[in-house]
Amino acid sequence: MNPAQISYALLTRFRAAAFVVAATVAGGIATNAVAADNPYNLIDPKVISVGTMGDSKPYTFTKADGTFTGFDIELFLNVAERMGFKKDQVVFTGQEFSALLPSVANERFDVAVAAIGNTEKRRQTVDFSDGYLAGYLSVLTADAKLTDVAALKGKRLGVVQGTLQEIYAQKNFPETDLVKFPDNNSAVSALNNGTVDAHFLDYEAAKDYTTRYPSLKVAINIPSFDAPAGFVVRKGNDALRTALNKGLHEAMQDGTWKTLYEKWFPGSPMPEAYLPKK
Ligand code: SNW
Repeated sequence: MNPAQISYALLTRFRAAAFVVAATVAGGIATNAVAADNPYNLIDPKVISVGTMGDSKPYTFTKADGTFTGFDIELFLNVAERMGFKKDQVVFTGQEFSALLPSVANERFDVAVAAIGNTEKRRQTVDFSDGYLAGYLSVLTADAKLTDVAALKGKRLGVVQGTLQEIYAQKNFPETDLVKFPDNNSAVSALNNGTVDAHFLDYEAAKDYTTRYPSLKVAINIPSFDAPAGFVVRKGNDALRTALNKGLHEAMQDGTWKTLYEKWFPGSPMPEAYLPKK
């Protein structure tokens, strides 16, 4: 090799090395760019995909045109907007309650929103935002004699599969015949045609059914304040959870939460916990 050949060989090697460095940098930049475009680790970075329920009025339900609304839906849309997601960038999909948490864990949805109570058991498979609602598990019935837990003995009680009501009834109503339903509407149909004696669901949803079916009454209320409802996210998606918490606290602090509570739960006592702090 003459000196010219040597320097050409070195140059080639240098170029090859330089190319590798450039490629590595470009790769690094590309990776960072993806993270920066998808800070909340969404399935599709441009939309938040939300699993919810069609028959849990006034928390979440479908309108005649098929779109979702209710307290939880409007609160979530408000929080999402604070994170920079317009209404058309939040896609709601109705599911049976029992499918919601697994669907978040399996990356079918980014979030589940449906008055979902935060419990230690559920935290084994998903994470929760901070709480935004705490209330009662309620027994809905047309039976005037069904006024306390003791009267549930020997009765047929509907529960929606996977709910805290199902777990509570299994544990605390051993002499009650539990009848499992996929959703509230089918349970209330069974109640109205006498297949079950009562249905066990969230207080505000029970109250709403009494306005639609005047023979039904909210007969028993069991506090569930130790399991406040939160937005459900995939385990470890702390970026999304933290952003939801920030938006949630802003919505509480500026009175949005209170406005939505009064709109969707008129006549219900106003809880202190989520009102603006001085
Ligand atoms: O634990 C309560 C909470 O205190 C508040 O009253 C809202 O409802 C709850 O979160 C319980 N909700 C049930 C659950 O998490 C049923 C949810 C549903 O039917 N969509 O299993």
